[in-house]
Amino acid sequence: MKRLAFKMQLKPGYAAEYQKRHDTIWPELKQLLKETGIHHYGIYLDRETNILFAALEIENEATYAALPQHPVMQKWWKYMADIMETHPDHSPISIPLEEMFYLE
Ligand code: RM4
Repeated sequence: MKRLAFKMQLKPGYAAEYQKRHDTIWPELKQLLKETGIHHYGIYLDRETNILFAALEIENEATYAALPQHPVMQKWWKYMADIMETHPDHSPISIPLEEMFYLE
């Protein structure tokens, strides 16, 4: 299993809405993320900066790399684009983070 972490940017004032959308995440997206081989996926908000910190584990780098092409993923990104900083294709701007420490 490979561990990954990255940060995304929430637009100011949308913490409650971001939380609500993830509390009611689409079942088809949840299933897609699981089928992609993603485990222990957590997203944390820094309320001072509105930075979203995400950490996850992946089973398979190839299926993970193909995720952005999936129609359900693209539909979700379009749905989320009004409250996150995104690229023109609606995918969230996502900056990889380096692991500095991990305790098994
Ligand atoms: C986030 C963002 C990520 C997605 C999660 C489930 O807001 O869209 O790309 O993996 O939702």
